Amino acid sequence: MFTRAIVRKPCKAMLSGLTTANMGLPDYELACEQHQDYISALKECGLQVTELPALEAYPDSCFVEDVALLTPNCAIITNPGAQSRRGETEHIEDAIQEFYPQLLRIGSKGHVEAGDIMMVGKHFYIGLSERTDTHGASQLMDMLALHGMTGSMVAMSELLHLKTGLSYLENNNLLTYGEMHTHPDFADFNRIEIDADEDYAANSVWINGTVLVPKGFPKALHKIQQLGYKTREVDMSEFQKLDGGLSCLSLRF
Ligand code: CIR
Repeated sequence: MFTRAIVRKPCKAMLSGLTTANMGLPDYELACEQHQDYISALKECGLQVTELPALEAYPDSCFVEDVALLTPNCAIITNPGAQSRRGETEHIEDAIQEFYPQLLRIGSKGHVEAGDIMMVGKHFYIGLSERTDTHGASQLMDMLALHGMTGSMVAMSELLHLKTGLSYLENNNLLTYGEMHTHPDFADFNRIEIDADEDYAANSVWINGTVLVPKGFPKALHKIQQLGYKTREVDMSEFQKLDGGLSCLSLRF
């Protein structure tokens, strides 16, 4: 169960955020409306939400998931692989320290973005991407081990972040996209394949029994509902233009 979430309001500079989507520029006002609805969805799932102010110096700063890993036993501040995002970490620390008195930090020799990390109980899958490297992943695994948890590195080649193509919905159910349909590391899960024309919906989020699903992906929505989950759609069109998915917009703990 999760009880809290931390989010950060999008900034106007989001128009110059990192992207490979080729879907045009986001509309800032619409992004703010969608962000408000996202917060409502978190609250509907029973979470208390800490809302941080916009950070104009960092165009991608609304994607707070990448800058920290919050586990039941410890909090780890990451070191993003994207140069333009590195400074975001110091701005999240105070908000996290309110709930975790001791913060651990990935050192400068390695890089990790927590969009590459998927929690399954006490185990953490760490995708090796253009943003997360082996030096960062091994530091992270050492920290997890010190706190009674485990980690493993996942080779991947196509996705921005691990959770771009994978979402764990608890009860052994795993949404997969692309290379993750057949990835050997996930052979023991009940894999639910998301079709290529709905790839964006592979980033859906389980929160306390409800699954948040991006709006506009009917086949994915139906598959998730057939598993017995309650669902809540959230329109994410403006964040999709920046390669950002549902999980990226919050830290849940
Ligand atoms: C970036 O490229 O860093 C942002 N435009 C999107 C980050 C998405 N975060 C995530 O998948 N966890």
